[in-house]
Amino acid sequence: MKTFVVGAGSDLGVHIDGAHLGPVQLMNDLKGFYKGESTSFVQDENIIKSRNLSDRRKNEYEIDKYNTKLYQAILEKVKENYFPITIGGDHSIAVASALANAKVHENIGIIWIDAHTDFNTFDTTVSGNIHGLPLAAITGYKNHELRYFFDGNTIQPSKAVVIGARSIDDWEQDNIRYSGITVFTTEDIKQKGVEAVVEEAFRIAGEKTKGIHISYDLDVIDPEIAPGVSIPEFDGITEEEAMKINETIIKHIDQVTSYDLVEFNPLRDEGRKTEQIAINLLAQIIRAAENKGKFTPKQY
Ligand SMILES: [Mn+2]
Repeated sequence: MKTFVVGAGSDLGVHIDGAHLGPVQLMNDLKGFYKGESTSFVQDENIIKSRNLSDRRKNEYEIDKYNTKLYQAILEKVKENYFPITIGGDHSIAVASALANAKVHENIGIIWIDAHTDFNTFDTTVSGNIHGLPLAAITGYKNHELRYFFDGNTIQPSKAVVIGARSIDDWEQDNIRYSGITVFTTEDIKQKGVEAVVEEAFRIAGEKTKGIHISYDLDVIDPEIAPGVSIPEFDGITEEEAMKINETIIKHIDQVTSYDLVEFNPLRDEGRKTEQIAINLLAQIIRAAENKGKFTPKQY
């Protein structure tokens, strides 16, 4: 399939700086490897970013403006039958990438790989960081302010699955119960094994849907292994498990319509550890997306 790499360099969704630099660095690393089409959206440097912890709607207007542009760009490419790979940026950019795919493919599922469930609303958020709200916005649970640009059907909560969560706020937990999305915690991964959990996620997100959007947040990995993220959480998954998730996704690539890799923060990385993992994940997924739908001749 034709692939389209989109750099979504925004960190307006989090009070910590640096995630806006992630895509530039990763796309530069991929230069020798990736020969397909790409584009980049850098956040307006004239924005005076709100980092005020008491601000409950930090950079809401600016994020909406940024995501409107990102949404339009991805939408055009999906209509032209491209497989978009969106590199964040903080996780708020996924409202644009997930909904662009939902608009064109209609009735898709979503698998959200993340230490957090990103299921807050403006009423329940403790930090006021909008990167903690996107999955609720994408699945139509309140947060309509974050999808003014979208006129399609949001993704059904029954087709939304989170993998690797271990940091869920109390009020956010109530949102999750009301919505009916499925959450597999890090503990579930330990008990059932990572492959079984991802297979189960594909079963849920793929049931009677026309495709699945993948949104992979690097903070799902343990910060000892991948420290280059804005909001690290202890007791994360191993590098082997992180790669196994990707390999299981690739096994199901025929169902996958689109992929995000988000939250790489080069300012927080140590010895380029996180960067290397991000590159490995991207290289695998790009190769798989390029080969998607290709006829494999039988061996005689
Ligand atoms: Mn996230």
